[in-house]
This record gives sequence, structure tokens and C-alpha cells, in this order.
Amino acid sequence: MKTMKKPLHPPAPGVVAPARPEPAGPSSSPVGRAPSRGNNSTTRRASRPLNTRGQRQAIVERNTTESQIRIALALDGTGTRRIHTTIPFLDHMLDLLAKHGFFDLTIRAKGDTHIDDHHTVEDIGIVLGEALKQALGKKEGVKRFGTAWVPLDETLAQVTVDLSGRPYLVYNVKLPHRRIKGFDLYLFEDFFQALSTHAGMNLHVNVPYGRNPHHILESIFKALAKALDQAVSLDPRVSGVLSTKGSL
Ligand SMILES: [Mn+2]
Repeated sequence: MKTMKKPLHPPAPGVVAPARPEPAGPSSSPVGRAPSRGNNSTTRRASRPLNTRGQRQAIVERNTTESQIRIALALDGTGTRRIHTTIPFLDHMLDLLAKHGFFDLTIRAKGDTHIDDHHTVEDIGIVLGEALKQALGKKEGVKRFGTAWVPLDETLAQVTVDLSGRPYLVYNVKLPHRRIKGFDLYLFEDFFQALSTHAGMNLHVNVPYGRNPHHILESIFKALAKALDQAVSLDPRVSGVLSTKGSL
């Protein structure tokens, strides 16, 4: 495993991160996937703080026989991104997520796409979810909820999130056709399921109307970006975590 020498992303000016403990070192519990898939792979995760000043950032690496993925995420970013997944349409969507959510996001991923894109798409969802969870830490001071409506021409998408620690996906999306340049757009449901599960996030994706599948997915990712930007942002009125239970 490589050692990080310096922060990947500089802290955003004017952003005060909440104090939280250092993220744990390499964990003994692997970042898993839903049990519906075989578990004959070796999984390794590396996570470490990018610096020692408590910025809300995380690096998560996950390597199996099916995919090799490394994601660096900074919540208090500017939308700086370097995204290479070998799947151009997915790159386009993750690019939108970073840009419109003001996240600094680096993704390097490859997988057994000669078999199917499924492993790679789902595993990127797993690692991104894990990175989001780690970057949030104890979620002290965050707004927790976020919602956004985003149009793109004839399409309207609505995404609502709750960083509750309770994974749940609601996905009301009908696509008039299933593929763009051979890429199976139905895989996005698996992506969002993995993201929700591993971030510990309630995620509702609704598209009341839309004609063009490119527009539909693009407006979903922009709405997710805006909803997440809102949910992870800090509210000075929140002391501790925004929960009567006392933890999220
Ligand atoms: Mn586009």
C-alpha cells in the first residue's frame, strides 16, 4: 500500500471543518457488496486521512478479482475532478456529480468490463458510498437532509437524501430505452443501491417525466449533486448531530 505524503486536495478557503477523530486505519472488515453476488474475491481497503487537520476527506481503495477502484473525495471542495472509469457515460455522470456538488473527486477504476459493466459500476457505487461515509465522520454539524429538483429540457428529476445511517433506495425511473452506446443504463439502479448502502444514506430518486435517457440520467446526477451538497453542508446551529437520538 502506498503512503499518502500530502493532501490530495487543498482545503477550501473559509471552510471550517468540524472536529472529529482521525479516521481509522486499514480496517479488518472488508468493504463488501450485497450478498447476492459471489464472494470469492479478496478485498482490500486502504483508508487514511489526507492530512491531520480534520478536513472532511477520504480515500478508499478496493481491489477484487472483479474490479480495482480508488476514490479520493473531499466534501468541502470546488468541483475539481479527475475521473477515469473506462466507461465514458459513467465518467460523464460522475463528472456532473463532482462539478454540481462542489466535491473534489478523483476516481480511478477498472474492472472486468469484457464480461459485463455490472461489477465495475456497482463497485464504484460501493467505494463512493464508503468514501462519503468516511469523509462525513460522525456527521457533526451537517444539515443531514437535502433535496433538489433539476430539469434538463423536457426532463425533470427529483432527488432527496437523508444521511441517516439507514440505507434505503427508492428508485422511480422509467427509461424509454435501455442502452447508450452499448452501456446498460439499468445498471444505475445498482449503482445507487450500492451508494445508498455503503454511505448509510436514504436515497430517493424520482423522475416524474422525461423523454431522452441521456437527459434523464444527467438530471438525476445533477439533482443528486445538489441534494448531497445541501445535506453535507454545515449548519452552525447544529450542535453535535442533527438527531434527537444523538447519533447518525
Ligand atoms: Mn450530457
